[in-house]
Amino acid sequence: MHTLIPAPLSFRSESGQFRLSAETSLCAPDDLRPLAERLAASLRAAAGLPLPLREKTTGAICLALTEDDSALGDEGYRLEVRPETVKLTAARPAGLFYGIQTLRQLLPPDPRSVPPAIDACTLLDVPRFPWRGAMLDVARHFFPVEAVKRLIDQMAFYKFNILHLHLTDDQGWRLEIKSWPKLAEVGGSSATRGDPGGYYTQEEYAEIVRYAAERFITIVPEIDMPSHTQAAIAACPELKGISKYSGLYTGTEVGFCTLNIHEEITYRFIEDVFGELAALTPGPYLHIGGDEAHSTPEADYQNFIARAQQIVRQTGKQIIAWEEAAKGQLLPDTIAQYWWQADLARRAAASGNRLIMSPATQVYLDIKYNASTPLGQDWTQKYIEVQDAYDWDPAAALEGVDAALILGVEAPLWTETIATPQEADFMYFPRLCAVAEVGWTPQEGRAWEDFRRRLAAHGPRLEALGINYYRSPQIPW
Ligand code: NGO
Repeated sequence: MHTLIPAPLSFRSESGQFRLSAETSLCAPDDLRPLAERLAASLRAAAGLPLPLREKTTGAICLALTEDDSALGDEGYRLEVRPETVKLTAARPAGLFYGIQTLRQLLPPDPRSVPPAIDACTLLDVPRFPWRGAMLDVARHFFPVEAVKRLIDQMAFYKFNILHLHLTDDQGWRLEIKSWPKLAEVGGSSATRGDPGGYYTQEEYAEIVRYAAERFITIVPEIDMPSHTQAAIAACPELKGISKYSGLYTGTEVGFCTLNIHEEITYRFIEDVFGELAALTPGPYLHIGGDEAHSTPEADYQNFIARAQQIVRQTGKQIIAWEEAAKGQLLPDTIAQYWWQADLARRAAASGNRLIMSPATQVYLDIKYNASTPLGQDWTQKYIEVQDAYDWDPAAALEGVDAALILGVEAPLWTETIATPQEADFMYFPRLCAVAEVGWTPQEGRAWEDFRRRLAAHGPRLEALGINYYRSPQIPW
């Protein structure tokens, strides 16, 4: 029985083992060698072996791209582990990358303690959803580039392909905008509880995007509007934003401020900010927020969402917004992100807009595991243990919504109470492992009892990766 997370589409045990040694090599056709070299690094680390790239195929792990295997799609792969050789094939590089992650998980957690070997097996593996995401709120607390890269590595190991960065909020503005320098200089200086602020220069942001892309993860940047904008309003008084508070904000209330819907400068601001953001972001999506605009009159909110979409759509990017945006008219290709108000998510679906599923009762990873979790929040009045994050179906969670409109799943980590990578680890893991499987594995291929067993085997893997995970009593570690 394998212990892979996420569980593959199909897996068959075969007889024998592929034993790795200092003689084991990698092989790939000439045109694939640069990619193979890049993919090799993590496999070398997992095996604790040099795994040089060579011509020979016996005793080797061989990578190949095939054009005529339509079952594989953009992200699927086939893996055949036999005593003499390992064959990994995919239709696209992403599939090879995921096959490598599977190989890493088939190796022992610590290859130094045992001679590394992989039990022979045959896999065909294709993800259920194209959207398998996590979100990090870097606005309530700032997380430096190194911390984001570390999260990207953790996500890659579990076959995630989207990292949504919540870049702005009341407590901080985290991205340099050259046409509005005060946003980052002033708006970036604060954080929740008066903790240290910070922001990414455009070069640093581009570095995160590049690092993620090398791991087949798309960065989805969010600039939250028209509420959740206190940092911008405080940094740029010329915006004439409207707020209950003046100056920088370090509390945790929501919905107390709004961009000024009736001032033209607001729309120049949006054009400038999203223009720079689009130029820095090779991925196809920009997130415009839209949540909890409690200080924006309803009609103004609707006008704002309509106009903001027009402006942002000019960048050529596809728009994502929280479910509240469905109170107004969504562009046909705007994607709504469901988090709390099912009626609004249904409204988006009724007009044919696609949905990302982030239900706060299942995958808000800032919600506590139980009453004694030292970090996190409990406003949902329902704790999220590992089983809660695992035992649900994104395609069935919103009754009456056509399953074809469900793009996938995304687990947000809001950071009002979370300030360090170690604290983030504790809230993400092991629930992020559960979300990985929700996004990747077909519903009929998933079962909690089997997942518990496999997750227990990941304890030593999470430790080897240096992840400070929550030892949930639900898991037989
Ligand atoms: C809500 C709110 C966020 C909070 C989060 C805390 C959304 C989309 N808006 O989710 O500002 O940080 O809850 O769980």
